[in-house]
Amino acid sequence: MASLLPFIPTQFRWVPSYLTSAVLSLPIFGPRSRPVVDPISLPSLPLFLAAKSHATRDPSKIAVIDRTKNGNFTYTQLLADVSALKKQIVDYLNIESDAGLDEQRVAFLAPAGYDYVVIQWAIWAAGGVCVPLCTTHPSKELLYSISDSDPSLIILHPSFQKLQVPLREGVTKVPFMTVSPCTESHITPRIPPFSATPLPLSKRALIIYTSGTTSKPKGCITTHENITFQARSLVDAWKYSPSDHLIHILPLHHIHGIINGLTATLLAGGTVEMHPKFDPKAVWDRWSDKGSSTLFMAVPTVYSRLIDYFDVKIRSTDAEAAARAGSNALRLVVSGSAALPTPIKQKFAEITGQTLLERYGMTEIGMALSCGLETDKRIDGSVGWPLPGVQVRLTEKGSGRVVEGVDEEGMIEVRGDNVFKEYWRLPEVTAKEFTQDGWFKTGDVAKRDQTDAYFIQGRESVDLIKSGGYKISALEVERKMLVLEDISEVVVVGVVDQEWGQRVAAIVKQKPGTAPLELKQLRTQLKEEMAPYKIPSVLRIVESIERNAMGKVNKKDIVKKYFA
Ligand code: MLC
Ligand code: AMP
Repeated sequence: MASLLPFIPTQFRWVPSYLTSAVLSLPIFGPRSRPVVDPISLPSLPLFLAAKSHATRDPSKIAVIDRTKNGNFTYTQLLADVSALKKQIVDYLNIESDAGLDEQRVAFLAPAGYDYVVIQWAIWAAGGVCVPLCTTHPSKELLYSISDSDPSLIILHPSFQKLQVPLREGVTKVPFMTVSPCTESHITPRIPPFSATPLPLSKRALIIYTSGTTSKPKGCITTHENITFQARSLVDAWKYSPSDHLIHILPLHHIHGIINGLTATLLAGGTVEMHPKFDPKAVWDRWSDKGSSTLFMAVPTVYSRLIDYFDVKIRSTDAEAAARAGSNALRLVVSGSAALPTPIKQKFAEITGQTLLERYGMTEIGMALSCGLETDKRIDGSVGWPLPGVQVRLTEKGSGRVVEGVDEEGMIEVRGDNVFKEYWRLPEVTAKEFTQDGWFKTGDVAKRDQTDAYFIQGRESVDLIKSGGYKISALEVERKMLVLEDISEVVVVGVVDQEWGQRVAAIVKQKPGTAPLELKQLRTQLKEEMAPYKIPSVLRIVESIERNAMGKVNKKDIVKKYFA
């Protein structure tokens, strides 16, 4: 073992929590024997091989810039740090099998930054399935993802140490590991060895929790093959390259941030500059430094905020010319995850000269449709054409007939290696979402023009709300609101909103004799139950909620009645 130690950079120590924290009760393991699994070598995953080739070609090439740490991390250091943490994980869990974790789940909570990337890659290197947790979820929601994914290990970054106690109360049988933040290396570490035995790409790699028409989020599983395919397809279409520099501001528990942002850029050998969260000032500051970044990807709400910031703080000031010129020089600016309102697209173009590239995707399928790189071929209101290797069709609701006509609406169905493997431990739900001939039913409605460009028309289900790019299940919010004492009945709907796309609105009938609920008080009460972005920001208190003879509410009528 001693001869392997040089591969573990000295500035980088992942410390098991039993060495750092008194709050922890120790996980009980059997007697420690020397693991069979090679603890430091990396599996030949396409992403790791690509990183090795970037590191070999240019040992000083920066993979990640961490804005919180103010640190630059090379591909070489990334691979070395991943190898070091993989060793820690394997040792910690006393893994003896050749297959490493062999698809055991590892849930982790880390801020957006370099440590997140190291943890994610180390779990993959150890053969595990990553379950990235949402940094804004209250402990109740974290515990749902943790218990549902049934992990063998929970990795907590020190920034989330305060969650250790509440999480431990809910998860008694799973060991916790605390990691120490990485620091920038001032020596060039060595690239760790790669294992001769390949890790099959068919192995499960990632679980993303996604809201659906069931009231509880489902774990969407993608394999290494899916992830690699999704990222390669984008690299192909959008021509990511080593000269790309992405300003990354998106959350890292969803595919927009994980695949389109992080994975595709690193696969191509570019640099990902990771910001802890979206801050319009920070983005404008960086863009104003012309040529220092090339890529930006975000949801429409982010562009709306950037426009507002420009209008209030930059327009007609000395900073205006640099902001306009710097943003204009970006190679590619992409919008997705929700419909892009034309006024946002137009105002952004007026300021930056950039025509936002629109694309369409979903947690289960990665990206499926995209406009092209040539600006003049981007069609206003359209999300473009199928990405390389992705098959897309429209079908008639009910009959399943394939829709071919121009301007004819149909349900979007997708097939290809981009499509996820399954919903975690929900075989029946998974089967229901596929057609007999293997197409995934997205639940989105679209039509095509004469050039076969797709135009998204909305979702079939009124129970799915998109707010600021997050998908929210109205049923989940209703279920959680009913826990509150004052509420007798509640209906949750999405209401169109300029900034958020949709806002979550609740129509509430209170229990007799209770004091009228205020929105502020309701939001405070719900903060313990659900992520802040799911909490209603519109509240209507009503005497009664109309239901049909079956006791069902017609949500379209409710929206018309209260929000027309
Ligand atoms: C934050 N809030 C939201 C919200 N985000 N409310 C509704 N919808 C949202 N999306 C809440 C905050 O908790 C806060 O509540 C209040 O609104 C104002 O917060 P803020 O600080 O102004 O918001 P901010 O934290 O800046 O977040 C805005 C945002 C964020 C747009 C940056 O929502 C975001 O990162 N969205 C991206 C989501 C994403 O990546 N989706 C991709 C899914 S994958 P309070 O009570 O504290 O005032 C997918 C597939 C595909 O869709 O095609 O890509
Ligand atoms: P999620 O399930 O969180 O991955 O969100 C996926 C959903 O976001 C899709 O099913 C669409 O409803 C929506 N979506 C993604 N991209 C776009 C887009 N460009 N325009 C409209 N809706 C989109």
